[in-house]
Order: sequence, then C-alpha cells, then structure tokens
Amino acid sequence: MTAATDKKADEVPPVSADPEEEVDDVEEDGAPEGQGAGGEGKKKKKKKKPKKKKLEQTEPPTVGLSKLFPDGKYPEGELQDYKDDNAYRTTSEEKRYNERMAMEDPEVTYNNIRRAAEVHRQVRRYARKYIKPGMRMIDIAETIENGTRALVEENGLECGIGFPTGLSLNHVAAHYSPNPGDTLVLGEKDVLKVDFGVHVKGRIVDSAFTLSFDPTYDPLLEAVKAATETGIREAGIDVRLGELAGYIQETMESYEVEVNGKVLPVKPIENLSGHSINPYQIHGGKSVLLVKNDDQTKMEEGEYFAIETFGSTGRGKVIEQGECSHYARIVDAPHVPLRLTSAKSLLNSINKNFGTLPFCRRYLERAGESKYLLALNHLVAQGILQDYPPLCDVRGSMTAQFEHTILLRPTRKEVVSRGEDY
Ligand code: 57R
Ligand code: CO
Repeated sequence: MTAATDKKADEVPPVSADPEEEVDDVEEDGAPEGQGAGGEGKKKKKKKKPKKKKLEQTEPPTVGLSKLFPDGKYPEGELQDYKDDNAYRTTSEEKRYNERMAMEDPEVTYNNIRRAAEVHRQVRRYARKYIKPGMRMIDIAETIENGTRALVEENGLECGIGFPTGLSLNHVAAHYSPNPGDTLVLGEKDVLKVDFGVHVKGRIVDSAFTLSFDPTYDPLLEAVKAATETGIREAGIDVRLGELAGYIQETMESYEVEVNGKVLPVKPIENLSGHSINPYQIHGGKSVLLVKNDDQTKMEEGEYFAIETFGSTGRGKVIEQGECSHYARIVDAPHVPLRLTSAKSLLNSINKNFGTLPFCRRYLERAGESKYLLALNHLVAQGILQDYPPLCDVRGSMTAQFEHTILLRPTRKEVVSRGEDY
C-alpha cells in the first residue's frame, strides 16, 4: 500500500495530477455545492470523480510487476507442511524464530524468488491462452521472452530470463528451443512442453507445463502431472533422493494411455531428472531422478529444487539428438588459454550478457553476435561451455513434462511457482 492510498483523515489530500479536479468540489465560501451566490437554482452537475482504475496486467503482458506490487512485497507460494519427524517444524518456535530472523533481511531471497515466480505465473497465463497450432515456434518463444523481460523489468544480470525457452515437441522431451532461421510450425497433433525460467538476483524460478490440442494423450499428461505432484508432496528436509524417485516412479507407472486402440504403459524417463538450483546456476548438482535408485543423498533445510517429471509412451530413455540450441558456461571450468580471437571475444560477450546462466543462439544474436558458430563450438570443445542438445525418446513416441520450483524453508515447504493453472 503506497503512501497515496493509506491517507490518514487529517492529511491534506495530495495534489493529484490535475489540480482542476481537486478545486471543483470545494466552493470558495465553503457553502455546500450549488448553493452559492449567483448560482441560484441552477443545479450544477457534480462532476463524478473518475474512479482510480486498478492497474491490471495487459495482454500480451507488458506491465512491470513493480507497478502492480508498489510495496515490493510479492505473494507467497503454496505452503505444504513437512511430514513425519519433520512435522514439528511447522510450529517449532526455534525454527520460526530463525526463519523470522532470516526474514528481516530485505535482501533475503524469498521476496526475490516470489517476484520471479509471479512473473512466471503472469507470462504463462497469457502463453497458455495464446499458443495455438499454426504458430511458428520462434514467435511462441519470443512472445514468452518479451513478456518475461517486460514483467521482470529486465536489468542485465540483476534480473531477467533464467534460461532458454524450451518448446520441445512430441518425442523430444527437453532442451529444444528454435535457433535463428527455424521455420517450424506447431501442429494440431503436437504435444508441446513449455519450459521457461525467470531469475531475480540469480534466484531462478524453473517451471514447465505440457500443452496438447487433441485429447488422445490426455492420460499421459495426467500421469505426469500426478507424478510431479507426488514428487512435490514427498519432497522435504532429510528426504533421500533415491527414495523420492521411487514415489515418483510408482505414481507414473500407475497410468496407461490408449493410442489407436493400443494400450501403452506410461514410463518415467530414466535418464532425466529434477535438480537442485543455486544462484545463477540452473543445475545445483543434486538430481532427483524419476526411477527408484540407491542415491542416499538427502534434501537439506534451505535448499531450492526444481521438481520435474517426464513421462513417455516410448522407451522411457532419451538420447542427445538434433541441432543444439542450449548452452551454458561450465561453473568453475578450468582456465584454458584461447588462441582463437573470435572465441575470446565471444566468451567476453557470454560473460557480460549471461555469466553462468544458460543461453541459446537467438540470445547471442540479440546481444549483437553474428557468425559465432565456429567460436561457439570451439568454446564447447575447450570445455569452457557445455552444449545441451535436444533430449529425445524414440521417434513416434510422446513425452510430457510438468515442473515446479520448491523452497525447503526451515518451517514449511513453499511451492513458489504454484498457480491457479497447475
Ligand atoms: O530441467 C542449458 C539448461 N536441467 C536448461 C535447463 O535432466 C537445465 O538431464 C539445464 O540450459 C540446462 C537431466 N538429468 C540428468 C542429469 C540425469 C534434464 C531435464 C530437464 C532440465 C531441462 C534439465 C535437465 N538437466 N538439467 C536444467
Ligand atoms: Co528444470
């Protein structure tokens, strides 16, 4: 609530934009309206005060969120209590105290994460309405990216796009984004995974959903949505990653989908995973696989995870296939001297524009780079950049994905990217 609104009775009303408006309704002699000298009888029409229209988001989304949240406080995500021997945390004074302590520091990440999450919700709300078969993948990607840039009020590496907009289709499960010149058009029968990220001070909100325009694969989407919800519900402080994978697998495999009269089991994709997230680092090193395994690693208090599951009607295994669009600097990559000058200047541009945040070729061109491919591949070959080619199950199979980002706060689990849509 900005100063303007919480006006105390005794305060002189602030001079609004057009002083005219103020004066009108106060007669010189203070007499009630219309009764004054010379105005006998003629009832002067009381000009209605134009109602302050509440600033709303536009379509396509263009209004920076600082305009919609003038007090800078962003909405909390969905709160889920911890279970079993961590349930005490919800009411534990000590936990609430040090959380409050943490909360005092304005810089604290929570509000930054929630601002990024609100941008994600408002951009995807428009994307889910706007995306239709017949559209070019590049137009879909740029509409999402322009929305993110406007709403997060992009400002260099302070806040902006978290990673390349994933628009993987059908048997392609992840890491496809259109490259410059891509003329691919979304088809009626396509199953589209929309996976995009927003960051504020390096705190990346990573959330994804699947769209289809034909009901055939609805059971596949239901299976994956339920498996992701199981992952979110079962995640928690001290939970072992291998066990969590087992719960996700159980839910996923309890579904099947009938395609052209053939009943196909829904398989979790065994070599894809959710992941911990660190500041400016999309994969923080801990992977939440989708098939039971003996990874005894525990989730810890304060950690930040992307819980995502992938289901497939194919082999349930992906391979790297097709032209690469996704790249990221390898965090603490060994320093290697670069002889190729074009590679040196490309690396400078990458450090300036992306740092360790993932990027794609379109973002390089947007940053003014051209004829960069040789240098790009050289930086990959030198182990300075990691390339992330599209991850594909067998042609003809269908894959789906749902993803939310969760925060393991001392007292409760916060599903920061939760929305009314998924
Ligand atoms: O979330 C270069 C990106 N991520 C964008 C997102 O799971 C990611 O491979 C990474 O741009 C780089 C995976 N797991 C193995 C480690 C077992 C994939 C699938 C989902 C995705 C896209 C992901 C993955 N790995 N890192 C985040
Ligand atoms: Co992710």
